[in-house]
This record gives sequence, structure tokens and C-alpha cells, in this order.
Amino acid sequence: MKVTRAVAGTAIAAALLLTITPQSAPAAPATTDATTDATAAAQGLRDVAKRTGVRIGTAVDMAAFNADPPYREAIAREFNSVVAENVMKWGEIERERGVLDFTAADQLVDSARANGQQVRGHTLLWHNQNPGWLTDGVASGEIDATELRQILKRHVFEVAGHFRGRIVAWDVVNEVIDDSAQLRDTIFLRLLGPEYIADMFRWAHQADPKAKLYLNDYNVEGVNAKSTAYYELVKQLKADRVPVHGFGIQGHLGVQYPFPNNVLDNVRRFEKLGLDTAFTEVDVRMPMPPDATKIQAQAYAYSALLQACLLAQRCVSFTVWGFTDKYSWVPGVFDGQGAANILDENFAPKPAYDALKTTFTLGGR
Ligand code: 9MR
Repeated sequence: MKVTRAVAGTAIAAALLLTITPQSAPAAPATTDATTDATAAAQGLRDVAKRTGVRIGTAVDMAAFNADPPYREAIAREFNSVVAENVMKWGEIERERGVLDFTAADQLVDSARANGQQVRGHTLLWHNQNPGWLTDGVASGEIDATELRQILKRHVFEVAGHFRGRIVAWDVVNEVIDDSAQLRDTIFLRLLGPEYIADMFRWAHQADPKAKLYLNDYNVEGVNAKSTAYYELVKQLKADRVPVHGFGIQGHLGVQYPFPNNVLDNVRRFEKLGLDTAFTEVDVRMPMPPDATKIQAQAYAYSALLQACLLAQRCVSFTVWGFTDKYSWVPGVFDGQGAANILDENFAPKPAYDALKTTFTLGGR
């Protein structure tokens, strides 16, 4: 794992990487160690994150939330930011055309408020998890371009309007550029043309003027063709005075792949355009079964992404896409892979959890 590339050349990075390497951690007097360990163990990630100004978040699976008290308790203890893994997506909210169901999403927002957590909104537009009536209607030609634009606008006003004032940041458009760095071929691009992206931001801003409005995607951690396409898109949106405020870097990594190049440089170039940044869906999967090497590589990757966030100026939050291996989208999508999260199936901390804690403790602004 070439984790040091992400933050190379900085003393703090070197120090952090050293401290999460058990073999090279300097020995300290036993009493100090014991005290420090006890204090750290009593604290959740949110406690150690606090002094850095970077929020620590998780995606929440509302089925697990309602069925599994330890899951719910861990969310309250460890995180000061949450995002709905699924229940704010269009297909979940408007399963039947014209019938809006905010029950599960409201439950999450209410619980966040009770626990002093911010809420990220995910997502107002995506090419997946859309209502059947929408995709079928477009496919059959029953919904034409004019109607699609009206439907989309109404959707933004209904959903962002419903949560107005309660969502700190919206993923306004999710995954709108593909891996060949072109605007993704979706029903929205086909029928509405590239202008739909600017429209989405303008509508979202009208619907909830205080929410920070983000573009969000995967495979944009480092400097590469896809992240550069976003960089150019943001420049254009800014030049057109479109209200875009943030760039969300999902951070779905795997230990079997090289760690992305120049993560900090990438974050900084978006910040120079005047945007906030956030890591929005971090997980680090591995070929199963786990072993000590993979688990350690995973800890490095989590830590290195968080280091880039802490070393940047305007990286506001670091969100993991689920926190326990008990509930994860990974095994269902990537055959033979899993163990992507920071706690195991029994909610016991893995080295990645400790690495995040150490990184938060030592890093800062
Ligand atoms: O984790 C989500 C999973 O439960 C859903 O089945 C899936 C549907 O495609 O979406 C997953 O979340 C995705 C997120 O919304 C956008 N970025 C990629 C995430 C993982 O697929």
C-alpha cells in the first residue's frame, strides 16, 4: 500500500503513519499507556474528532437501526454526522407516483437531532434506485423531456423542501460522470442535456438556501481523468454562477488495489475553486477471508484518507459507508469480498477503527 503518497512530504503524515504501525510505536511508561488507553477507549470517534473540526459520520441502514439496539447505540456513541444509506433516495421516497413517504428519513433526521448529529442528504439525483414509474415512463416514451424536467424540478422542491433547514449538505447530483471521464449516459442527460446539472443546483438552492450543495462520486479520490473532469465541470458551473458549494469524494477502496495517487493535492485543487470537500462513503473492502496483512492494509487506507482530510483546509467531514461488517453492501455486490468496515460483525473495533482514532488524536488544524 503506497499510503504515504497521499500526504507525502509532511511531517505530520509521517508521524501519524508511524503511530499506527504497532511495530514502530515508541515504548512509553506502562502507567501512561494504561491511562491513555483507558481514556481513549471510553471515548467515541466523535469525541476525538471534535477538536479537529472535521465531523465523523456514518451511513445508516434504517432496517438495522430499527432492529438492532447495539447498532443504534454505536451510531450515537461514535458519530456526530449521519447520512441515510438508502431512505432518502428517490425510489424509496416516491415509490408510487405522487405519494411521498418520508417516514424512515424523518426518523433518521429526528434521531440525529436528539443525538447532536448533523445530517448529510443523499441524494437528489442518481441513475440508480429511481422509482419504477419514472424509469418505465421514460423508457416507454410516456414521459417526454418537458415532463421529465418538470418531474425532476418538483422532486427537488418536494424533497429538499421537506427537509429544509435540517440538512447541512445535499449530494445534489451523484455519480454524473462515468469512469471514462464523460458525463454519464442517463435518462437525465439523454432527455435534458448537460444543463440538467446546473438546473439541479439552482432548484436545490431555492428549495433549501442554507444547505451546502455537493457533487459526489467514486474513483475521484486521487488526481485522475475522472476527478479532473469534475474539476473542469466545477470551474464551468462557478463561471456560470451556479450555486455549487462542495465536492464529495466517496472513498470506496479495496486493499487489493493501489492506494489512489495525490489525494491531498486533489482535495486542495477543489478547495482552491472555493469549494468545501468531504469524504462521503469511505469503506475499504478486501478479498475474503481477512488476514492480518489485509486488516493492517485496511487500517492504513482509512487513516491515509482521513489524513488528507485533516491536512486540507476545507474538508468538513469524513463519513464511513456503514461502520460494522454485520451490515454492508459490499458482499452483495463484489463476489468474494467483504470485511470493509471499521468494526467487525460483533461491533468489536478493528485496527482501522483504532487508526482513525489515532489519526484524529494526532491530526488537527
Ligand atoms: O449501500 C447502498 C446499498 O444498500 C444499495 O443497495 C445500493 C443501491 O445501488 O446503494 C448503495 O449505496 C451507494 C451510494 O448510494 C452511492 N455510492 C455507491 C454506494 C454503494 O453502492
